[in-house]
Amino acid sequence: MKVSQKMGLKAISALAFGAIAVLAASNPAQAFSFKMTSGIAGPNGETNQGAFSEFYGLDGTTNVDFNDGMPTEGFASYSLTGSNAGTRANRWAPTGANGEKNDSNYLTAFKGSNVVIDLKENLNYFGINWGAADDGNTFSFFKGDTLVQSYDTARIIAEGGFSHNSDLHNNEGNGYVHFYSESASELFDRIVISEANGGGFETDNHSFHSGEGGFTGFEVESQAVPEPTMMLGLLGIMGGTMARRKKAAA
Ligand SMILES: [Ca+2]
Ligand SMILES: [Ca+2]
Repeated sequence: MKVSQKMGLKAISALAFGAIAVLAASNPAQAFSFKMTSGIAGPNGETNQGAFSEFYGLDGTTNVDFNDGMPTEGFASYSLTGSNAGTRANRWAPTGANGEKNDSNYLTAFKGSNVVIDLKENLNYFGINWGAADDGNTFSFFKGDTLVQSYDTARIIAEGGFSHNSDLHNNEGNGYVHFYSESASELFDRIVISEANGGGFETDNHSFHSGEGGFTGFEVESQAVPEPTMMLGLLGIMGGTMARRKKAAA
């Protein structure tokens, strides 16, 4: 998401509107938030394994792709509360950054079978390729036994929505969701993925970033991008230019 000097008016305008949408979605009262993106291709350019985090290569990030199953030990230790969950490969796998079919193993959970992820360190970021979304999909973030934040599908839609709907999944929502703590007071070390209703909770390419303070990845990434206030100014300038052009053409 770097702004190149060759970037056209259309692209800058799209970027500016994107920034406004992000500003509108963030609630200053909360120290925990999320952003939805389309994600990126795999580390070697793979486009048939779902979408990956933009922070895949960031220092302090651990990534899990489920292609060799679900890790049950190590930095991120996965466990299941029932038998109706686990890794599989089929048409319901979360799609790639450009909506490509995902042929790889992914992780899924159905009602009554939660996926529990215990982390060895405190996290300030969790990224997940989420696909074929259903109403009952729920993300819960804990520090020890204390619930830090919980998001269900309705809240995600209300606060930003999906990257795209996939015709591979009966037009259900897909995207890459980045959950993050903005301060040390909302770090987490356990994540529970659950499905409350009849559908499945399909996920792939989890990314975990450890830290003892707020996640700063978005700030690092946006260093090459103009500040939001600058973008608003840019929009005003563009609007003025367009108005003048219209006038001249009339
Ligand atoms: Ca995978
Ligand atoms: Ca589903």
